[in-house]
Amino acid sequence: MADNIADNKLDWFRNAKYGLFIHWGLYTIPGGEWNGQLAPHGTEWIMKTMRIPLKDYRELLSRFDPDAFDPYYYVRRAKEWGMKYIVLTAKHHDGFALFDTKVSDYSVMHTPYGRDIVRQFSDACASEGLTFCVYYSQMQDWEDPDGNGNTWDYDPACQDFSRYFYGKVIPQVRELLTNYGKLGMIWFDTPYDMPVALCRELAGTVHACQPDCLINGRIGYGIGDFREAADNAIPLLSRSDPWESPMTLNHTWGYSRRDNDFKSPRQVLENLVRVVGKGGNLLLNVGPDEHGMIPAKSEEVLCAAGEWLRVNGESIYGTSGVPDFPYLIPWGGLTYSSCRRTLYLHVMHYPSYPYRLLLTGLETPVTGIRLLRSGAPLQFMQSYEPARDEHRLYISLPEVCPDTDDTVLAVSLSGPVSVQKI
Ligand code: FHN
Repeated sequence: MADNIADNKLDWFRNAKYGLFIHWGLYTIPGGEWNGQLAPHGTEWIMKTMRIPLKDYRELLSRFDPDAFDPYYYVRRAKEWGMKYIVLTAKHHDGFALFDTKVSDYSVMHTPYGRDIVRQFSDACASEGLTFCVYYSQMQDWEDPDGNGNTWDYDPACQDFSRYFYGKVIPQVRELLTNYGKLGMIWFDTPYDMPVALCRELAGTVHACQPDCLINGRIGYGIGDFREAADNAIPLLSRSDPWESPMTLNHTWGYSRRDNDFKSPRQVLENLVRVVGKGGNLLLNVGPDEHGMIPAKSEEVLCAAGEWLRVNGESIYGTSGVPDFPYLIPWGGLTYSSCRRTLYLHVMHYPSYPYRLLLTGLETPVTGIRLLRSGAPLQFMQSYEPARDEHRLYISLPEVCPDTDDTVLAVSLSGPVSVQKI
């Protein structure tokens, strides 16, 4: 696997490693509760799972007024947290647009707030140097009579998907790609059984407007520029093609009044290391509240993970996937930089006495090992036992754990990493 330094339009994506997903829409206002009832899952799905009539759901338009929203706050925070791109839900499945669209009145412009949120993010990203991307639900639209998904207000037998596709999807995607400067990516979702010809036409529209704009895998049929993993899922094996894992911080994408079960900073780092070590990007979500604020708990976790990245970023950025090792690694995970010829050992479960760590299967001779945080050299012993056909690397660690979330050891190699196949 080569390091992520190639000269094509995927460069920025391969190098980014970590991005911020923002799920924000009308569903933010109920926050998972409707008339005293809790949404069964996914607060952003509340309209569908609770079969809320469109005429009632539409009333949320009059309550959409995020009085504390500051796009620069998000963008600066994302940078502090070590994220390199932002993906904002320009239109989610409920059909509500966070941008000024001429093809529908179901948008932020028809709320008391009345300002284009996509524009504010794109401006803030451009001035702060962060890559801006938009999410667009191309198949599901529960407001449009011809969009997919709303079977309680509309009779599916009378729906004409191509009317929705040509009347709303294509024009809105053109608006997004022509009115908001350069987009890093358009993030499609839930293609379901959308005809492949339409998916191709959609990709063609994107590329006609912005040839360098990436399209994620959920446009369907492998047409996208990279593979999108399932939600909250990390592949078992390393992949050399570009891919991304979208992940929640709690158990829902949209804001929830109830769900306070957030991942810890350590869990975030564990996922980041696993994803990056397998060659992917982690796209981690926040769901702003009705005031346009990032929930305090999300901030707390992301700040702590960001602090770790400020010290240990070398082990994440500029790395590529690690070839698969023969055994599960009980103490943590690995990342690898081929241009630095360095393997990074992420020790998340620190060994007790005698404070010794074992990595099995590394064939490349090691020239030195240091603690990434301090640069302090560590003692090690590398051996090969022919009778057992086993490569072992033992490393002696300090008695006091330097970082309880993730202590990184930088292992310098004499050549490209080579791993034993068993
Ligand atoms: O249905 C959506 C869901 O609400 C959310 O947007 C996620 C993010 O990956 N995508 C869909 C489910 O896979």
